[in-house]
Amino acid sequence: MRKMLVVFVALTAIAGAALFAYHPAGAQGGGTIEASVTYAGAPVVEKLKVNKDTQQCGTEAVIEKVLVGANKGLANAVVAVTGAKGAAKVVKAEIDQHGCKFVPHVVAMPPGAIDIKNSDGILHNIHTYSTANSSINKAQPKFKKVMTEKFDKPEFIKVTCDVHSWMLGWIAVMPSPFFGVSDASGAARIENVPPGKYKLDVWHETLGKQTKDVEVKAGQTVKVAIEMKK
Ligand SMILES: [Cu+2]
Repeated sequence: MRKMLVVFVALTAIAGAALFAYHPAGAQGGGTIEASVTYAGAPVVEKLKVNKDTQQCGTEAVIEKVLVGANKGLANAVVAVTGAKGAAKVVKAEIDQHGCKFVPHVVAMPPGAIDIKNSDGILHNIHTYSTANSSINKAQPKFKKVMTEKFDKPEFIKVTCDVHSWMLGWIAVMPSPFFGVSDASGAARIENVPPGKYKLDVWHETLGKQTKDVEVKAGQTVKVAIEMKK
């Protein structure tokens, strides 16, 4: 009986530790940042005719370099808290090659592994223009549904495909685990940020960088408006 009790206590301790490990550091008493990224200029969308793998790619490629939605909302901007300490997110990053596009166009991740998917089921060839991390130039045949790659150093990495010249994406490897990517309306939400005063860094592939001061308070949501300029 006593032996069973010891085993039970030990198991409970292990389960408790595992549960604890999955909570980001700021989960208790953290605050939320709601960033609103805007751009007053015109969208930049390039189009070109496609005559290869048209069954999967379609006949026209659309390269969305500056996506502006309703109320000047700017999509695909990476918003990150600099200096906040805490555990990394547990969701594994992934980017898909779908319709001969990288989906999402911009993916942000902590240093580590990313799954590169090929849901098109045709030959793609991922090519990264990284400098801090080693560059990848690798064929992904049609039968290879997922390739896992590692990016250990923070960097904004341009990604192309050597088979389909128009394919363009970005992998943002972030030094802090507190980041988000703006959606079609320009909104990015960062949760569970430990209270404190920080710099909020915003990056966009075409419009460059901006920084704003932000103060996060426990249990509160702070709204930050960022207007990107050319
Ligand atoms: Cu491709």
